[in-house]
Amino acid sequence: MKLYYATGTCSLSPLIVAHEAAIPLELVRVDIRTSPHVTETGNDYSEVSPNGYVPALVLDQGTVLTEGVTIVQYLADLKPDSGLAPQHGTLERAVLQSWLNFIATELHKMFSPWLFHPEYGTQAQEVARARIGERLAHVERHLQAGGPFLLGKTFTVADAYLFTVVGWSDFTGVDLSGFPHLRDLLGRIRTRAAVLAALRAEGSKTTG
Ligand SMILES: N[C@@H](CCC(=O)N[C@@H](CS)C(=O)NCC(=O)O)C(=O)O
Repeated sequence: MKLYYATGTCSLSPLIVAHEAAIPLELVRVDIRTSPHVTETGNDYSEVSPNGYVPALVLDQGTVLTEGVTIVQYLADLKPDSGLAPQHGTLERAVLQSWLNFIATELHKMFSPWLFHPEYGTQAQEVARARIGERLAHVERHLQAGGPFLLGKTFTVADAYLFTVVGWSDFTGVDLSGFPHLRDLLGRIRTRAAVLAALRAEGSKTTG
């Protein structure tokens, strides 16, 4: 399987999951700053994934899976014993999906595009930061009541996605100082061997 990724973006989440589950992936870097986006081999990325965003997972039989929340669940289900996602059809799986959707729609899509494009203006950015702060306060209360991970005692694909998205806080000016349980969770995740391996694989710094 091939994972199309860009360093420092949401494609880190499936990369972490692949490392956690010990699933080997061929990595193909995409330059998402160019128009059109191009792969490291010089191909127009829209020929792989028509919407042009990462991540995309191309299966060996040719299917192209897009949408991070789908890809992480697909990978986790290839290795059910990894514990990265509860079994399909259970309440726990629905809870996992609820968190994945929350992260995708309430966090990821508030950070991106609003805080990644200064040209959208300071008003849009202030609104986005305030909304993210409200949503992170919800995560903080949840972790305080039932952490340390989003689903309780074990690390799941939702934690990988949360780590990826909230990891953008520093350089987008989102203040995490009021969220000690969330910061504790991010710190725990950052030291996991699979997470460090995924960060190295995508070409990110693993310290500092
Ligand atoms: N709905 C997609 C959105 C993915 C997305 O926003 N990817 C960003 C990086 S985090 C990207 O590739 N942006 C470049 C672009 O949209 O052209 C998903 O959840 O997987």
